[in-house]
Amino acid sequence: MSPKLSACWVALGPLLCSCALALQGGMLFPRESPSRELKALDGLWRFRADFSENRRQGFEQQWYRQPLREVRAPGAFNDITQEARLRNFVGWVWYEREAILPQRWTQDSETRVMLRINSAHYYAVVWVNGIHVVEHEGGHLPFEADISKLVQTGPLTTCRITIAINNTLTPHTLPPGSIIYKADTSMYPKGYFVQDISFDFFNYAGLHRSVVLYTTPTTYIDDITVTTNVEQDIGLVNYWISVQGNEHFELEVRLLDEDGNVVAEETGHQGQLRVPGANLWWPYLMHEHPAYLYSLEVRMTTTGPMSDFYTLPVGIRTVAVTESKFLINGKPFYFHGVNKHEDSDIRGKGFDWPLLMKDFNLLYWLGANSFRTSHYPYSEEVLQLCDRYGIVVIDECPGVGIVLPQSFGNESLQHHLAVMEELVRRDKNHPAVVMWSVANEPSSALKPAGYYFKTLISHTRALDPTRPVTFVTNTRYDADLGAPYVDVICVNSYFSWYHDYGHLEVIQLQLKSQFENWYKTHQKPIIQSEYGAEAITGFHEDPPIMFSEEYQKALLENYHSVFDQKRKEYVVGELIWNFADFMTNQTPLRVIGNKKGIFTRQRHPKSAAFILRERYWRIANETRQHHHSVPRTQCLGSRPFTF
Ligand code: BDP
Repeated sequence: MSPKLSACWVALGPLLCSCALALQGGMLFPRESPSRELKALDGLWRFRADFSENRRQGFEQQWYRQPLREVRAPGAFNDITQEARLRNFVGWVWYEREAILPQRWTQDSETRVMLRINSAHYYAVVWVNGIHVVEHEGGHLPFEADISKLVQTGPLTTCRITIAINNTLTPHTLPPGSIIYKADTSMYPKGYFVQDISFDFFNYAGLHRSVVLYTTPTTYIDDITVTTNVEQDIGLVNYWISVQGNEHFELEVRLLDEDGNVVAEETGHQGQLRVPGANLWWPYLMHEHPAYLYSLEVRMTTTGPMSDFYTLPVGIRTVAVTESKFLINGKPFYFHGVNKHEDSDIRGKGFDWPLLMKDFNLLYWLGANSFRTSHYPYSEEVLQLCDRYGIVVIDECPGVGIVLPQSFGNESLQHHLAVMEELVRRDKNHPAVVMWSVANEPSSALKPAGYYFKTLISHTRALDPTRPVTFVTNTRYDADLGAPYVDVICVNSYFSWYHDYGHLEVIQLQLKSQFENWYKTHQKPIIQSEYGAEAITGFHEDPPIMFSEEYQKALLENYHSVFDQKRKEYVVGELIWNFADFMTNQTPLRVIGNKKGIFTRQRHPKSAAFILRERYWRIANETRQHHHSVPRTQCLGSRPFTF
């Protein structure tokens, strides 16, 4: 088949820019520079859950006016105490702490002081010294407030930050949920309610990621957008920079290689840097020097003494899709990777560096070249590591568990569009991100769903014409829901798990039919975006029985033999469900969480991990671009880095 380009995202230059977004301002990751200081507010916060009947006592008594009393670390609050009622709490929790500000921040009126919250799940209201500064909906994306005026009004050098967070989900939130009141007083106490959700992970809540204070000058680099392309051996870096605070400024832009040599420079807020003989950003295991990153140094000066500096890592690479291939730098790329969750013991979804490094070491060990951020945006630090280590990312928004008819109305759609804007604004410059996923397995039975997804996908494509867009479906769902609009078909299936229990012998036939049907209808490349089986580590059975390690292994092997046939044609990836066991709601279908991990929740390998490891390294050695085999001892330690 001739590789007809069904879409090409590489050549659009600086079209991808903040001007396409309805959002105010950029959301550059806070980095220190000669003009910017940063203070992370990690460590202990005061904490109080509002157990009052209407959950509004905190607002009625204005808890933001007085210091709170209890002390607790940030992160998800659910699993760090012995209180069942807190583990399952639904409503407002209150976090608070003081920050001591350097004198210069409070006295220099040319310093802008920003408060940034990297993730507060789900709805957050923020006060500084009792004054309301910002609110935000959505648990996985950052938001910020300019608090300069508040902290620069007097001799004050401390500020008290209060964050009230509500984890209630409604049919219009992402993910959706609903509160069910149980009115039968013979069975439930008065006012009893539970939160009902249709997604399969625990709704951890609280301050999941860092809160930081940082400064910029009052005229500052607000946003940078970079797209890249390659012509012959010339790397092209198109950039677009927005500056706020003053109309009179100059911009100098320099691109430095990994040795610190300037390879290209330009001036002005928009332009193109040309890099002859560019080192391209290649995925892990596809090239002997993967993940090459340049540094884009931006320097803004005004006619006065003010200047601002920001350095952005840049990987030069192209992404394109044909009828049957996913191309990175013009070469066929095969996703051999995993689906993850932000999830671990005690922390829940709380960010943790040692855990993150362990996960990246396991990905390298496994020979995985990619993952999907199932089912919500992960922390920015995760994406920075992916850029640095060449792990390719399908970046998914929190559109999971959309099954209620009310969740397909205009209110939900407008919110979903806004979330995609926030996601693209945050992650647009990561070379590792090669595709957006707008949703996972929404119900296909509902009429308005077709319009909903058509709008969502075309809006996302307009926000970022440089990357393909997908929508993850289940093979049992109606193919017409999203598939006609996406660039790549992502399909989940659980043959011999959620049906035909125990009948491993039907997998190959069913999987073959799946691929052939989807391809015949749509002629688009297909990724098996989920497949797997639960295994409780240490359970062994021969012949294999469900929940044993042998069953998980045998199920995988049956899938693999079909992948091996179809990857010669149009299947461009396989992502195991799941990288590690993870916590879910309590149901009779789950044994202390979902056990489909190939690693346990503590990151110990099950037998299936070794099967996948053999396979992924074998595929890597077949598809690498250079004719040397990649040593399996490769580990992260060989590439030290800093942010
Ligand atoms: C899939 C969902 C995923 C679940 C998985 C499972 O996309 O979120 O965890 O099923 O049931 O359909 O294990």
